[in-house]
Amino acid sequence: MDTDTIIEHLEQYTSQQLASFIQAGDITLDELQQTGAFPAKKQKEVKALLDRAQNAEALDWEQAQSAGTIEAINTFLQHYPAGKYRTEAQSLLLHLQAAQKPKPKAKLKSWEIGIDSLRKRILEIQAASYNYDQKESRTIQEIKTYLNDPDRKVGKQDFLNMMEKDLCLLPSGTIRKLIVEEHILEDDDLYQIGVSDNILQLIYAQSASQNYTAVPPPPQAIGKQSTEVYFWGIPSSGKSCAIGAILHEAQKGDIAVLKSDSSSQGYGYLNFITGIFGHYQGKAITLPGGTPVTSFYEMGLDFMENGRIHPVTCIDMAGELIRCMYDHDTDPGSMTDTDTDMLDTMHRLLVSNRSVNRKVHVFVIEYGADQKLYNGKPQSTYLDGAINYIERTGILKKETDDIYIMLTKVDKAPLATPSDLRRYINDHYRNFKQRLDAICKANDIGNGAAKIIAFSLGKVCFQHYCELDPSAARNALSTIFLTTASYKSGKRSKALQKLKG
Ligand SMILES: Nc1nc2c(ncn2[C@@H]2O[C@H](COP(=O)(O)OP(=O)(O)O)[C@@H](O)[C@H]2O)c(=O)[nH]1
Ligand SMILES: [Mg+2]
Repeated sequence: MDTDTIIEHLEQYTSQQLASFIQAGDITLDELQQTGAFPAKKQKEVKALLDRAQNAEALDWEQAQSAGTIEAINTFLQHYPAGKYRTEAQSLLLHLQAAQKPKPKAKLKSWEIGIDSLRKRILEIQAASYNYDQKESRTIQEIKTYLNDPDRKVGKQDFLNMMEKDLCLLPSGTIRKLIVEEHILEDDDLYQIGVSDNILQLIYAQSASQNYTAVPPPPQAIGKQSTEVYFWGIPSSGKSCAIGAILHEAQKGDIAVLKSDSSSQGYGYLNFITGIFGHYQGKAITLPGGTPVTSFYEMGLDFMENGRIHPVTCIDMAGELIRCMYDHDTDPGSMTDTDTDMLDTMHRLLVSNRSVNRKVHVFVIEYGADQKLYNGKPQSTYLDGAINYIERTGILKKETDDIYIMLTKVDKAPLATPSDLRRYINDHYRNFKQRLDAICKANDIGNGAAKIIAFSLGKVCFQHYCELDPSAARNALSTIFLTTASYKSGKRSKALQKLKG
């Protein structure tokens, strides 16, 4: 209705009609009053009606607001198209409509999608400088994020396949939490990926690793007339486990009989690392925790086999020594007193107090750790640094019978035939291998090349638990220790001359 028509026919409209024209915004009370033809009685009635309507509108507005739905606000606006609360209602409506619109999700980058990406994230967390608990909670959070977000395209089966490919990716504590607290894994999932009941029992029992912490004074010189077998390798490459498992096989007595020298500096250490494997009763064992990374352990041994005796001194070189050799050449200013002491011990054994004994060097390389960083650098960087140092000092040139590259943890290798492992060394440690070969060739060591030997404890699950398979340890015992110089038992003094270089 337009304003003029209303004014023209003013006297024909009831008070109710006039109030509704005002409410619809067709005319205002002022305009009606200015006509001079708006009787006082009708004015009073219209005002009263408008007051009542205004109260009702306020009440409806309050109700629409507290409902807070698009529907309620729309109904309100239909009722009061020119009402007092129109602008407020319209802006609330826009707000509600915007909130309801599905927000475009932040698009995931390609590297945040898929199981490989989750694996990469887990490895990044493990390599970061968080403490154990932080690593565990961040890892679990990451797994949950990937499994719960459909855009990341990681299903439970993908997750299980990933673990099956590398049973040591997640530590046992994390696995336990994923079962007991997060209910992401069940026993059946673990059976499905080849984890045995024996391992599950250790997980539930929260069986913890024992650490060896004794740090005896560093060896000054090798006094025993023997073949010296040196184990080199960065921390956690598997030296202690390998030496322990190999010497434990010798203690069993069926390949050889082992007599260890109780007066040697590393006798306590020898008993600790072999003792771990002595607990194996056909079920699973808990592997040792870390061994000191700055200590050298020297173990005097006699292997007896076929009426012959192989006197050996086995030296577990400090894991940090390899890093020291690298730092010494690249960043000498960063060397600490402990670093200098480690280099000094190595110098005493192989330079200043060097014996004339025959020598064997075993360089331990962890299979599958080519991406793993130690102090921010990969294993290959340290090994290349160590070989520079070794070449310069010439410590492998004399009296060396054999040089081995022992590739540990090969249970992680999908295929572990000798040619696969040779290819693996060639792909990831070519420089190191070629330079060891050159030393062998130039000094008539072994067959003119470093020999590759594969090693595994058996089936290692979740970093801490293991079902032993002694075959690799037995092979290493025969290959490394029982090929050393020997004498017929009873003819010691004459034969020992042959041990000298
Ligand atoms: N998968 C697998 N893991 C191993 C094996 N040997 C050792 N490990 C793991 O490597 C860790 C470090 O081994 P360790 O012998 O202490 O290393 P070291 O610092 O070189 O003496 C152990 O705690 C195990 O979790 C193996 O044969 N297979
Ligand atoms: Mg060790």
